[in-house]
Amino acid sequence: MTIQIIKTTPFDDQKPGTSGLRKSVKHFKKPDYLQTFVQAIFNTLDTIQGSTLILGGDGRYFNREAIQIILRMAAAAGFGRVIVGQGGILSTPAASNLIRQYQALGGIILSASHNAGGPEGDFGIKFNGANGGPAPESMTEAMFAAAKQIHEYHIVPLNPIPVDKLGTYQLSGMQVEVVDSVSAYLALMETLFDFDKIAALLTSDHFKMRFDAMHAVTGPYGHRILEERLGAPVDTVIQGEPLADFGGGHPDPNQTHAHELMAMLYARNSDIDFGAASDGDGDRNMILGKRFFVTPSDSLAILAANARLIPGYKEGIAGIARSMPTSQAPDRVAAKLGIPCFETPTGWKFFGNLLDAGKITLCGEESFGTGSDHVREKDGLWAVLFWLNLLAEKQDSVENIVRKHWAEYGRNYYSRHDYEAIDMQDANALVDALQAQLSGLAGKSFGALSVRAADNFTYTDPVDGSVSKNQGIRILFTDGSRIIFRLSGTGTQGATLRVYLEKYEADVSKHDQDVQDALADLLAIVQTVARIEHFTGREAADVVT
Ligand code: G16
Repeated sequence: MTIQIIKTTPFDDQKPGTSGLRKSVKHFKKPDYLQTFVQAIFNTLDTIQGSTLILGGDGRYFNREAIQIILRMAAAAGFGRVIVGQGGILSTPAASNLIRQYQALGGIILSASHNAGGPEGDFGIKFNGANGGPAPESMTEAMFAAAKQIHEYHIVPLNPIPVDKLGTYQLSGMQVEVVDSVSAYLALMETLFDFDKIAALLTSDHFKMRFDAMHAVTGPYGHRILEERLGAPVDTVIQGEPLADFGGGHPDPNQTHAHELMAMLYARNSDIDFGAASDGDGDRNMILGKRFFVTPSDSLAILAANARLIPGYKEGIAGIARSMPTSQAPDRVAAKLGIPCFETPTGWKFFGNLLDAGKITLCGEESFGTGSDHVREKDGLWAVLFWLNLLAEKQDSVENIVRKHWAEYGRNYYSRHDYEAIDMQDANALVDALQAQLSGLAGKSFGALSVRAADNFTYTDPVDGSVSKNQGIRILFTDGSRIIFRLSGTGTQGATLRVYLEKYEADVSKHDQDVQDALADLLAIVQTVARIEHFTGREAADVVT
């Protein structure tokens, strides 16, 4: 086998963020940029020789070129076999499943998730380990350190693999298997959910749904699973063709970016009962009823409360975990079920140890991510199928299910305000100023609200004892309300400030308020404490979810 050794200069900006390395496509196309990061991944792995690697991406611009480069580098590194999704396509949860199924050393997933795509958009690459989950911080730190030392990378000569055609190919002694992107994932879903009951619901005259694939990776999954396998009408999946630039859209399943779906569900005469959307790489989900939005935090709480109705979870769940900024609605369910609820930093990687140790079965994040121990990533279509199974069991509307949940547990009013692409220095100055106030905030009152504690969240992993500091500034009030400030770890332009607001309301007669009205006093405190306009010049958030 000929291995070409290409001399290169190290990069010092290849620090993975919340979920892998994300940069603009232009940045990734710099000579040797992608190659250096791939070499950095390989240099941090010990047991490559003869092992299996899973490879796929969300189909965004540059996916195809990157797949061929990584295949050539995997052959040079000594992998015995690479399993590639057909056309280079694998949703993130499907890739996680294949890693586990093939007992692979890990997988490389090419995606910038919900970030826009196309030549002017973003690209990303992340490594998932043998458990199918995102590489832990210790490993991403090692990759970052390795990238700063790389002066050469190893690659075999160009020999394009026809990734559109299923089959097994040879690349300089390494086997490349091109597999159907959907089949194994569909088989896994069939083990968890009652497909007969869901099919009966989807084919009944009384129920209509729309699934918005946002021209991203879940198009083929939605068509195959919802329409072909479960028999939903052919117009169920909208924007189902994956496009390299997501049709110019922003593949982020929220009320702002999934506007086609929102318009369908919120039309005055809408006849659609259930709406759902997923993101670029298929791990996020948004759940809608008719003119009704389910917050991701409530969704996790409701799935947990009803898990025993679902075949895959009928024995009950061991525990729940939520990211710190996610609302405390799941905590109330865990308390009632008598199971633990863990609070982790933002980032799916923090759930991995808890899932592997069997401490939790369900987990989720406010950022439209929900999942379980069936894989080690959040899973958009899994959440949609879970909701469909629940609707089929309960024979009730989304809105009624949520309202009954609130009546039983109380309602956690919740909203996130994002200030995007602000100047990095301004953002840091704002955070520093907040940090400086923290010690003096406890005991202070703002109108009717009194601060119980204020800190910067530190997480100690209960499984391996690792400590993650500075995971978000929290202002905690005596009535359970919270304000949280974080800088996003997934943006590619400047900084994105996220402000999370939460207020608990037990009284069912007060469950009909407008969310922003219910949170208005907290937002006023945000302006006093964080002085966002002063630091950033921004009067209002860019995206409110
Ligand atoms: C990633 C992570 C999630 C995280 C989200 C937002 O999601 O996997 O765990 O909640 O980013 O992170 P941030 O607030 O730092 O932007 P995805 O869907 O982008 O991979």
